[in-house]
Amino acid sequence: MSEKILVTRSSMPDLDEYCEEIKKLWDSHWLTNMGVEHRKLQADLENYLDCPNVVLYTNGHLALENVIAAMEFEEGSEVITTPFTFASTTHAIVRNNLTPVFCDVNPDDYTIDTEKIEALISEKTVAIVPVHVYGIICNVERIQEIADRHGLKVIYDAAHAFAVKYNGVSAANFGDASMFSFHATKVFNTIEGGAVCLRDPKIVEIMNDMRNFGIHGPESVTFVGGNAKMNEFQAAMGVCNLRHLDDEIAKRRQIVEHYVSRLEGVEGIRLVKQQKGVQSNYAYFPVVFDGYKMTRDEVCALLAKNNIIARKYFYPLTNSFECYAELETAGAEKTPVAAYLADRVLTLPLYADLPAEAVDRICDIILS
Ligand code: T4K
Repeated sequence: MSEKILVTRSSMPDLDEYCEEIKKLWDSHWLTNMGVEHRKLQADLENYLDCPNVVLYTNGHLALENVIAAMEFEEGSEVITTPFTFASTTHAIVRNNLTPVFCDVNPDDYTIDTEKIEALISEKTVAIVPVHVYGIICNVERIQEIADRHGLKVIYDAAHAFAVKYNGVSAANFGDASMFSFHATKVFNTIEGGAVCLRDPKIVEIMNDMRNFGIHGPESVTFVGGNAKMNEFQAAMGVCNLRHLDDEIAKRRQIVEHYVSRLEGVEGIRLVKQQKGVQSNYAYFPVVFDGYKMTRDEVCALLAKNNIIARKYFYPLTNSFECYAELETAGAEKTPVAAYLADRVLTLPLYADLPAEAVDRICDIILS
């Protein structure tokens, strides 16, 4: 049988390049706590993302959890969000003792349906947490307009949207804050890692302390913080990977174009359209099987039989997780469009070095 193809594969620099980058850590014995690699990566990212306030974290989830905490919302407040996402988005809200209120998504681009947000706003609503799912940019103008009208904060889960730009503006710069994930499976990785990009310098200071036990100075602890610092080996990986990112994205683009050339226009197969004004990062390749000769589950099983591991990102919806059974706002039936998509979507393998022949093999199996 042909070699196994997984849904993605981590981008890595040459071993020599990474060794050169971490050599200084051996010389200095300084391994973590905002060392030289941490400072370099932060500066590189502020430049790359065109954002003056980047706070690095050991992973994207804690970055999201902490930025929500840093906003200091009253316990029990409501946060409007989408269930068509990874567990992390909803968990970050609930772990802050806030109530997620699930808004349905658009059938075309799978991001939060801005026409349905206002009906969900109550006197308890404090924020909107939309997701640029698969790197698809939400309707950021409309979201901001709603937030401004109702005095709400907007915190983007931009885990998938690193390097994406909309009308020339980096995804780092929408709303009050944006969280990026630098997990091994992402377009840009620091092994594990993440960052928050912020507008308000006061929140930057809070987050800097929060990720380091709330320590503000040698003799001052101002928050009951945790430990969520990015270490020097993670930062060094990021420094190296960032040098090659634009090439990696260009390669991903070719692969996506190849997939599109094979699958576009096939009856019962829906692809996401290129968004107007968006410079994409080609993070995922979601395909919706809607009225196709095979169901999504049948396609997934057939690919697996052929050693190709596609994934059902994002099934099940977070509002149908067992851990939220007690939550009054839970229930996939309350977000029917998201539920429909979650039952039909499959993300196909995509990474910079995926050979064109592999794309053909995958498409041949799907179309067989
Ligand atoms: N918000 C959203 C919308 C997110 O999608 C995520 C994470 C977060 C927040 C939280 O960010 P982080 O705290 O993770 O920074 C993966 C990732 O673990 C997770 O980061 C990601 N989203 C989610 C969508 O996917 P799994 O359980 O699917 O990963 P796993 O281990 O099955 O890996 C998938 C494939 O990736 C493997 O088949 C092969 C490849 N892989 C995996 C690893 C771990 C590699 O090539 N190298 C590796 O080291 O969750």
